Amino acid sequence: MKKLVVLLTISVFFYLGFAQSDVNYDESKVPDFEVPDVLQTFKGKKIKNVKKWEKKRRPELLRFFNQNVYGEIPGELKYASFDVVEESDNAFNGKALRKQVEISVQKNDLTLNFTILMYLPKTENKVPIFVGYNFYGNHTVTTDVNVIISEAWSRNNESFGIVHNQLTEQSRGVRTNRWAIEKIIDAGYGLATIYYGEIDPDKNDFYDGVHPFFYVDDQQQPASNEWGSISAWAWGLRRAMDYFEEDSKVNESKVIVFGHSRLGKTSLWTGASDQRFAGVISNNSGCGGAALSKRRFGETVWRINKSFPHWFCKNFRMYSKNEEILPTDQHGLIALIAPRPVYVASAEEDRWADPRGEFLSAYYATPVYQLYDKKGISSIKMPQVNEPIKNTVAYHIRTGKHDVTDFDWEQYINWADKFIK
Ligand code: GTR
Repeated sequence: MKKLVVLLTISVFFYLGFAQSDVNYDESKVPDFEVPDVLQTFKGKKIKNVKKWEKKRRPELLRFFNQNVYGEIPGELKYASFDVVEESDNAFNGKALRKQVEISVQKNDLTLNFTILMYLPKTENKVPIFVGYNFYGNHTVTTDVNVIISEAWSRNNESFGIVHNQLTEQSRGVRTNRWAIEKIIDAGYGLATIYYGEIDPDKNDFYDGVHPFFYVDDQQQPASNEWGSISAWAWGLRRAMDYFEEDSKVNESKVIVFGHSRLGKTSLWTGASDQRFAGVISNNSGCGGAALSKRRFGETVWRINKSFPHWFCKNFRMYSKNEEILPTDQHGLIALIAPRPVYVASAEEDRWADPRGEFLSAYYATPVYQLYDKKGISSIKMPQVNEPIKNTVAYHIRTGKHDVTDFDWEQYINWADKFIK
């Protein structure tokens, strides 16, 4: 027994020591590095106008992120059918319409279904919408008893009553704090949300979700340049977009993709790779999202590839502890969204996501926005906490933790009013 206690103490000590020495939270220890010029091609040619950006530089950057970071989506596949499974004009005390639409995708003998939950303001006009994934099912974003509970695999979460990887009634409404639905409706926007696990369960295997749809012959997992889970989730949002294009109540030219954390990485990649999205919001997206990888502050490329080997494509692993050879950084991802509005948001206590690195990406992507005469982040000095900069490229750092708050949503709505609505 004594031996066991000693052994355990030693291992805990080693684990903590390892974990702490591994993570850098000290600005003075950020390595010296150069941020590759977003307006210079990989071959060193300077890009001076929109035409050259769109013809030369944008495609090569997109290809880089496709082949080396998130992984290429092996094929596009439009949904086979959609079915409005539930609808009401009496949501939120009569303020909104509720619609639950099941999208079905089919290929050979495979079928994948996912459900979009929508709340839309009541008006004759087509409405702009925010669309974003949720972490624990559509029924967690509201206390509305009519929201259907997904049967898809979920990570367990004891405090939400999620055991045996199944979502239940117990978790209804547990994430209302992250979704300011009434504020969104009152401002004239709709909200669409999807449980991300219906597209690809967030675990390190490639047997379930959408990946097998595109396997060739006896392929068991994506090739090194092919999609990880983030790309799969991006694929799901594209299919949702296909649906919005058919929905007479949605203004498909005003769809803003939103995401928090891993789903903020997803919203950035979705907006960067599909220009149908009119705007993009990345909330606390961190490493592999808005944060510059070369800073190695908080979560690093090595760490994220180790903890979540399924999120990125395998090629991304060549940059683990090797960020200096990255020919671009995450500012290149944000630049791919130009000239469409993009909002990057950080939280002061969320050092794991590297707020400064998130800010700097927005700053270093700005030259591309300037080519289009759009205003981005013009000073390298970070703004004060809770003092957003709202241009076509927007940024804020708010007080508090890794989360989505009413403050965040108030800023997004106000910014969308100016730049998208
Ligand atoms: C963390 C991960 C982050 C972020 C976060 C989340 O464990 O290290 O990159 O994605 O999860 O998605 O909540």
